[in-house]
Amino acid sequence: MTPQELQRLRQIGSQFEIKGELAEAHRVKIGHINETFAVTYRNAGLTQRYIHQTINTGVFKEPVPLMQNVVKVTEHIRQRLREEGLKDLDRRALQVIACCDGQPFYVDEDGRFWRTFVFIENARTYEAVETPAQAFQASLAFGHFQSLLSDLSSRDLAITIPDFHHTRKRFLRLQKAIAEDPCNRAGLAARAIGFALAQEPLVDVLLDAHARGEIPERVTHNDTKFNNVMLDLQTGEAMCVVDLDTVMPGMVLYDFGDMVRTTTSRTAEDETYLDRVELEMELFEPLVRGYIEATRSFLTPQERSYLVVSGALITFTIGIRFLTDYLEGDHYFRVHRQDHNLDRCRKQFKLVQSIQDNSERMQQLVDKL
Ligand code: GN1
Ligand code: MG
Repeated sequence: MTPQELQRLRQIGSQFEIKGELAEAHRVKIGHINETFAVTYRNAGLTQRYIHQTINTGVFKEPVPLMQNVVKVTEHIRQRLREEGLKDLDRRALQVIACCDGQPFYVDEDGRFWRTFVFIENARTYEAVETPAQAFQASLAFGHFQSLLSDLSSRDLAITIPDFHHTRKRFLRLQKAIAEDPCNRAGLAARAIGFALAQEPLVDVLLDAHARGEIPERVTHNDTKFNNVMLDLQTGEAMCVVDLDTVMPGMVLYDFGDMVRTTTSRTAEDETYLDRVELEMELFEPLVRGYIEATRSFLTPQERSYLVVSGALITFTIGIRFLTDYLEGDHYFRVHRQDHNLDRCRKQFKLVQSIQDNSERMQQLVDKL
């Protein structure tokens, strides 16, 4: 970080209810949307770490209700964990630090929104899953998260991104991008486009089930990537779920599907060596076991019957979002190299294929649990 950036962060930090002086800061390189900094404050010989983060208002158009959601959700979780008698609450639930005017955010002179969380010590996230035990911990954590919020009315939460997982609308936008091809990239993406269009029968599976009344709306996380769960450095136990910007009404299958996408193959989201990208039953088994264990109190048999297809569907949905962004010129997901969004898309589609090839075995496993 440059001295200017540090100075700027110091000015931002001084707006929040934090005691002491900012001593150290570094940029945290996760996430495609928001900018995140880990910062250390020193106060009378003691240190305390925080996260300062900007909210990308191009993506999240209404940051005020978004932060109201985050406060509601974090306070609710803390209260429920306290009732469950859990210790170590500061590491098990995110905590929002208020701005000096009492709001849960600060707006700087450029109109940028900032928020601050207490840093969770002795825990870390991983970009890609490494072991079956981690897969189990991740689904336990996200399932528990849903369970803790199951008594919160979905009407109490603002919708931070409308139609976020509406696969049909995402598909329509892809078709438009293919037809218009504004950056002249459709040729390079021809195989991916062919795959995407051939998957159309998958597009409405969850939307139709919801319309038929088979799947209820609940409070869901909606971004259950493996790198959004913090695991204890010593024990590997899941401590806390992070990235609460998209917590809003949704189907639990969206969450399970995104876990399958990010936690059943030991490869990065942008892996280019596609032969390595396979759904591993050795990871899917603990993933589904953890999820079913954590959601036993509310998951219905009908929801359960869509677990396997949700993996293919959400992986496909994120894949077409990467592809659309590639065709439209990389305006949404931050990219770090040429054709990055196309690489990300190809990886997702390879996994969709592998999930479909393994669907029967996956279903047999779910039926046994
Ligand atoms: C974005 O910023 P990040 O990495 O938490 C995106 C998710 C995608 C994900 C793909 C608000 O999440 O929907 O699944 O990238 N978040 C938003 O890695 O669009
Ligand atoms: Mg996110």
